[in-house]
Amino acid sequence: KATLPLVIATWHVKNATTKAMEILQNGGTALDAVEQGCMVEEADVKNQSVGKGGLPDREGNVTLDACIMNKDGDCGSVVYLQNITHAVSIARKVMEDTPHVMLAGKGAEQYAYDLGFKKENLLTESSKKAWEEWKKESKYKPIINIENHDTIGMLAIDKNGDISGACTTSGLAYKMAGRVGDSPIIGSGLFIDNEIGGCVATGLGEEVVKTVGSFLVVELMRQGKSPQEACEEAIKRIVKKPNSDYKNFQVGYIAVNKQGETGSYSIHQWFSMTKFQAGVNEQIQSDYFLK
Ligand code: SD4
Repeated sequence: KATLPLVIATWHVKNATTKAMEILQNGGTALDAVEQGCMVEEADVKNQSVGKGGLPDREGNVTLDACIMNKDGDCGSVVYLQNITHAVSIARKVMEDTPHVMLAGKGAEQYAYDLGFKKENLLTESSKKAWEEWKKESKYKPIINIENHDTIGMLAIDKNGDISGACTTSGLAYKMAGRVGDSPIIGSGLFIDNEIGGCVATGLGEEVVKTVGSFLVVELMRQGKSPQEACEEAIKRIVKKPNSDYKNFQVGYIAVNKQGETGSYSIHQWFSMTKFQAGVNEQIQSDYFLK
């Protein structure tokens, strides 16, 4: 039997898993843990793919996507949210306090102000400089592992064995204005089924959406695959597609099942998962397809 509680997250985010574990150890729910864990990265201006300090779209606007899902199968998400650091918290409010699942753009932003969140400039000097550099050539090409230290996706199991997950990102750097990725799309960027397990994705969101990746991983676990096998099968679905350009983009999945087993797999090398369980907070290099 696995030692609970446990938390896993995409990439190298030990501060985020530390925060989540602190909440779980104090008897908090998996839902509180994933929200507050993700908030650590959202507030970190050094992380250029999440929240404040995120790299902007090609017009220079930082736009955020986030979602959250709980043990009861409820979920909430925000897409194309601007000027608010803690997108994951707005997603949670959408889930808990509105009759809806998704809020977009201006509506989501106004909802955040109504809740008392304050308007913030998310474009830091260093992200602005990076964008100005990029504009000189304006060549759009997804960069493999640009996230190395994260768009954050997090999954937690609390001491009662209940599972929740969350995901938050500024999306692909220099994306087209208006672009929305997989991260706020339930079933693509994130899926939780408290009877089976959970999965969260990172990388080129378009490819995750096309294969409904996180839902696929959870359904594969339902059919008896381990989290590791399920992540591998979902990556193979992307790679196997006719005309798949997988050599030029990255996708990674992490998953956990109800028994507390975990797995992670990606297309390219250097994807990793941070796992905090039984007092050990460690970064685990993920196995990968392209060897
Ligand atoms: C997206 N999947 O917007 C996100 C980006 C990401 O690590 O995961 N970066 O497509």
